[in-house]
Amino acid sequence: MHTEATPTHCPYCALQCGMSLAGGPGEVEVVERPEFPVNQGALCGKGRTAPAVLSSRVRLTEPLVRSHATGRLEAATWEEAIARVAEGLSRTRTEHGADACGVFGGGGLTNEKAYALGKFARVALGTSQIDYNGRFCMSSAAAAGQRAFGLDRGLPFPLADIPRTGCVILVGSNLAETMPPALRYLTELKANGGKLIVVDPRRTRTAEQADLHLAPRPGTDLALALGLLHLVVAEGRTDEAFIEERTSGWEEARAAAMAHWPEHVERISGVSVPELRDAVRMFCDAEAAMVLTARGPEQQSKGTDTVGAWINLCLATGNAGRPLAGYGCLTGQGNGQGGREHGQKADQLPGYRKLTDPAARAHVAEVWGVDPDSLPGPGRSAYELLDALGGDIKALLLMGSNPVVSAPRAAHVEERLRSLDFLAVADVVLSETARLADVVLPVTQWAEETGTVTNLEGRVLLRRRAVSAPAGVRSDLDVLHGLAARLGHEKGFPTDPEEVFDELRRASAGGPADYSGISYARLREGDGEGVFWPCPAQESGDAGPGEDGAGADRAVHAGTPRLFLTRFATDDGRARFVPVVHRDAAEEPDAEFPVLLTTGRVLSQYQSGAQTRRVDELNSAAPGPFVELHPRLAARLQVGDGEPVTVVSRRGRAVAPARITSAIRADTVFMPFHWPGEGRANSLTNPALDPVSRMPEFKVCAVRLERA
Ligand SMILES: Nc1nc2c(c(=O)[nH]1)N[C@H]1C(S)=C(S)[C@@H](COP(=O)(O)OP(=O)(O)OC[C@H]3O[C@@H](n4cnc5c(=O)[nH]c(N)nc54)[C@H](O)[C@@H]3O)O[C@H]1N2
Ligand SMILES: Nc1nc2c(c(=O)[nH]1)N[C@H]1C(S)=C(S)[C@@H](COP(=O)(O)OP(=O)(O)OC[C@H]3O[C@@H](n4cnc5c(=O)[nH]c(N)nc54)[C@H](O)[C@@H]3O)O[C@H]1N2
Ligand code: SF4
Ligand SMILES: [Mo]
Repeated sequence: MHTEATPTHCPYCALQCGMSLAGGPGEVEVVERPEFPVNQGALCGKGRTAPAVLSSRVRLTEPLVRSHATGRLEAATWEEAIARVAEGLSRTRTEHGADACGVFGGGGLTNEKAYALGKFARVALGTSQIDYNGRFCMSSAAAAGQRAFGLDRGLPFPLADIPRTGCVILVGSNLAETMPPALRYLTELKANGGKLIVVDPRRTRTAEQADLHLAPRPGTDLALALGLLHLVVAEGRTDEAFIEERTSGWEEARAAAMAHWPEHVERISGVSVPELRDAVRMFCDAEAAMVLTARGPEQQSKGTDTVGAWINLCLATGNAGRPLAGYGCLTGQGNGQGGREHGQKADQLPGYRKLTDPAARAHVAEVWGVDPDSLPGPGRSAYELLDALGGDIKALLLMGSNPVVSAPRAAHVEERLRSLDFLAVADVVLSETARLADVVLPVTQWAEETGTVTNLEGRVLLRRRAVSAPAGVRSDLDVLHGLAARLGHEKGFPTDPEEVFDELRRASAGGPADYSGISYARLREGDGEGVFWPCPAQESGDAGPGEDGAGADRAVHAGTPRLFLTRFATDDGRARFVPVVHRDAAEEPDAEFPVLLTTGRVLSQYQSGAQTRRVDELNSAAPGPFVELHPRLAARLQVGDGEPVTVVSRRGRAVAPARITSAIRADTVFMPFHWPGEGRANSLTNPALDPVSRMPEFKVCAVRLERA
């Protein structure tokens, strides 16, 4: 029946569910794609309603330029808009130097866009000042993975392995709301007799599925993981053979863990010693086990050490580098994984190469046709970059993020954005951040353009163009091409995504995230199930990246669904234990701010809400912000369910209706961060950064509640 439906992928989260789209502009219809293995046809409400955001009723369809006369954003031609952005950037560069131009990207951008944006910053602008919102997302897990395994890929195994392991500890992930179709993997795990442990200060829909729910105080996962490791050692449940053969650094890590007595951990985290013992028993009784983390333990000013502690638990019990066992991070954004591999991160070059590595610089400079010495060094991390706006960064090009809603200490960030000499924003809608811009560039999105994305499993997918874009919009690649040309780079910024991808393959060749053996032709094959990186071009028969299709009958690299089975990606092939010890959150409650605030998501809104707040069905399901609090806390404040509460922190205040529930700890309140204005959760959050990953502490700060 739906013979004309085009197979593609959802615009939103890292699961990158497969779907097909049929019909034309204004009447795009979502058709199930049951043959795509990750979601097997299932979609959440956001994915199902995503076509609503393709409609030109909610879209930007013409460039906007701020009028010098009226101070308002007014419609302009593309030529005027591009000229104005190029002029804003080049004037800044002439007056203040290349590093006065900043670039801010997003983990929702395709690999091609992320790659082109990184190249644009380093080659066309010559600035070191580029970073992206992925820094707010899973950067702590990435840093910990690098440190322990020598490589960071969200999951080192396909989701399909989860139901076949014996026990999963899910730490700070509310999968049932943030990746609903993936809940199936946990349900199947339990049906197969496996155990599920969920660690979350709230009894979420996900925690309700658990055999054991541990509800620590926010910010104490590090102590909790160390307490579990202490018990593993005390109860003689370490895997000595694995530790001996496959790891290094155990003695120091062991000593650090032994300092965390279970009774002490109980006092810090609020998780009782019997619960700790139950968790250790479930985890160690299993033949194979996994630990999966998401933003709960990662978005902390000690997120890297926290993830490190969970990795240590896996290593000490032999649950890594073998089938059906290991540590994995559930990445977040549609291209959260690929977006961090190809160069929009402050310290990175394509292929997950390091900007400080001379060999990496030489390789990428050759692909780009520039002198390696011309490439700038590492720049600032996302929050530090935003904090420097109006200081040494005078102009900013922003693509694929809405920091006015999503950045920590958002009122300050908003004020920094307003203090810029020049701000350009490329977006599909007039986001809260775009409203502040001098120039707004209306761009195409997911189903209107082709590009690749890399899902949380490291699976590289082709997201195909399925519908035509409204008249008046251009792609991000077009924008970068036009700007580069005006900045003197006529060549090197193609607008055809496949051409960009072929260059990305060459730039990534030989790097940790090697895509050189992946081509559009290959991604179109079969059911479009994708290819897992690393996937080098086969060295034999020199089937180089330039020879698509030519080597069809030649051996091609199959891709790498499972990492580390024979060795880890460190120099000596061993996984590294890192000795970590617990420390407090950057801001602990005190007499003035006695309550802990944590933040996160709800099922029917996505991120800053720029897209999902424009969909009626989603707004009816999740109309606005709220403060989730325990009945005891509500009674003390004398607020009833639905009555407004003011939440005050050292950064600001927010007002939202109370949602009273015993599913949250009595010392903690929770706010979702999807809304701007008076109920903006990020008016309150603390931008304290993890020293390694530079991740802000979205998950813990101290607040005071008042009746509004
Ligand atoms: N519906 C929806 N789905 C999404 C998104 C969305 O915005 N909306 N965004 C996507 C993106 S980019 C991401 S990163 C993922 C995020 O996916 P998740 O990580 O699942 O989402 P969060 O709600 O941020 O946090 C998960 C849980 O962490 C808990 N938590 C809070 N503080 C702590 C703590 O100190 N320790 C522990 N262990 N847990 C804590 C919260 O109570 C929450 O239930 O979701 C993706 N999917
Ligand atoms: N308090 C609190 N704050 C948080 C978090 C939290 O848990 N708590 N989580 C953090 C996390 S994990 C994340 S990932 C961030 C996300 O926060 P943001 O970076 O603000 O994420 P989005 O709302 O997805 O913003 C993406 C923007 O890009 C636009 N867009 C979509 N597709 C395209 C495209 O193809 N091209 C261009 N140019 N634009 C496009 C969208 O319309 C939208 O305006 O928020 C962080 N902020
Ligand atoms: S789970 Fe994620 S990828 Fe799947 S439909 Fe929902 S938002 Fe889209
Ligand atoms: Mo994220």
